[in-house]
Amino acid sequence: MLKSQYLQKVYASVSQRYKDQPEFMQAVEEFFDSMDSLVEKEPNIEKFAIMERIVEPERTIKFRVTWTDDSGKIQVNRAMRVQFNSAIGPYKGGIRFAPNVNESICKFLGFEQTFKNSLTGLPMGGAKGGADFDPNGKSDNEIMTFCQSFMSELYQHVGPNYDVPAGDFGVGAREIGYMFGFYKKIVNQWNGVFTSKGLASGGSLGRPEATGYGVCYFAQEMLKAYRNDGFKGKRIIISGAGKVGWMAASKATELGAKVIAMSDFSGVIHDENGIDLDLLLELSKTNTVVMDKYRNTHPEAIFNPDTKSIWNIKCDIAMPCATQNEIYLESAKALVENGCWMVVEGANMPTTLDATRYFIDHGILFAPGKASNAGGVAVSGLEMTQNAMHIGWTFAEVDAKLKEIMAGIFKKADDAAMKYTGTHNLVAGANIAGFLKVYQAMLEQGTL
Ligand code: 2IT
Repeated sequence: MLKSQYLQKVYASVSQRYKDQPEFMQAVEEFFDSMDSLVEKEPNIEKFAIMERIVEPERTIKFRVTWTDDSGKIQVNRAMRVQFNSAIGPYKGGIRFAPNVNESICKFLGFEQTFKNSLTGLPMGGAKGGADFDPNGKSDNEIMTFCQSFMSELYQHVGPNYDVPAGDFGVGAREIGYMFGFYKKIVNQWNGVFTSKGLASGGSLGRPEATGYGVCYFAQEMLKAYRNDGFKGKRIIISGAGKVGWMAASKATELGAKVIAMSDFSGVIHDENGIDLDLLLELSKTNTVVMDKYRNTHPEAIFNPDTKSIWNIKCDIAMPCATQNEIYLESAKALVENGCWMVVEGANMPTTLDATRYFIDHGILFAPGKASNAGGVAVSGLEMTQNAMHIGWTFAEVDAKLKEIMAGIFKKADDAAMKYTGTHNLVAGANIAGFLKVYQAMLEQGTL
């Protein structure tokens, strides 16, 4: 229950208006919880209607994407770009291709992105977009045709100083390449309008690794600050075998941890000897799902087709890196019961609100995605800088900057948590620290 009457009033009106957008309302509810300790100390928030403004995207562009599949059949998808907040920089955030993409999901992602981008310290506003297009099973030609049709509409709403999309679920360097190529052809300019581009197209070294590595760098800061410890010997479980999960697993292993379980769409593999990442990498060259094939060469490992079963495995640290709302209260309880003491989110909002509250109430060290997965967008910001300067940094240079940015995010979030809540609640700290810069910029720029 919110203490502030102002927040109560704004929340009531937002939840009434967007009652059919559950993911967006979940993100708003968590954010308002964190604002409760701040609004009384900052009367300008109410006076200048900051909360009323910050929950509304500045602009949403919705469009139809028509394309022709390989059999010659005409297909129609729905797409959008939610340009949430540009107070501190051009709109910035990924594009997601998945059958469940809708306005609620794009809005929750764009809202979170606003504070995440602010936490990086780089000048980037918040945005997100996507289409209800399922790339699974599509040919390369179909992907290209779809991306080109998508860009034939979106090109007019993006630009290096306006809105800079990147990848997300279902959108990697291949899709970015097709979209960037089409944009370049239409506007006849080579510029940094997209990030997470392929290397030859002006992408940054270290961008593919950035989110997963950043999750581990953030976790390292937590381990150091709260336990005077490191990754060595820690038992880790990681859900999701996308880029984030893979890179987090590889960095955690390099830092001395033992990744004992991972999952993908096929199920969960549990290997007490530590997951054989080289084998997974080899398998992934010819398969889209790999966990169900792991036991062919490692019969001692356990396979469970129920992806949720990963949260029942005894571990020290859990890293949910798959998608939103993958840890429900029941799984949170199982984790705590089995001795897990730290949760570091790699995906966006993978933990439901009641599960998040459960972790915090039970003293679990909990890192919210908008802080711990900000490494991806941070290196996107570095890609923008490199493109604007027409230079390219080495992997080591990018990696060093990423480490510094992640340490900075941890410090900002932890300091804000201490200052405003008197605790190490990083959910509150990340929301407050991310918000304060956006809020300051909004005040400076007047009532627009
Ligand atoms: O959720 C995210 O932060 C991303 N998908 C990356 C966004 C970006 O612009 O690199």
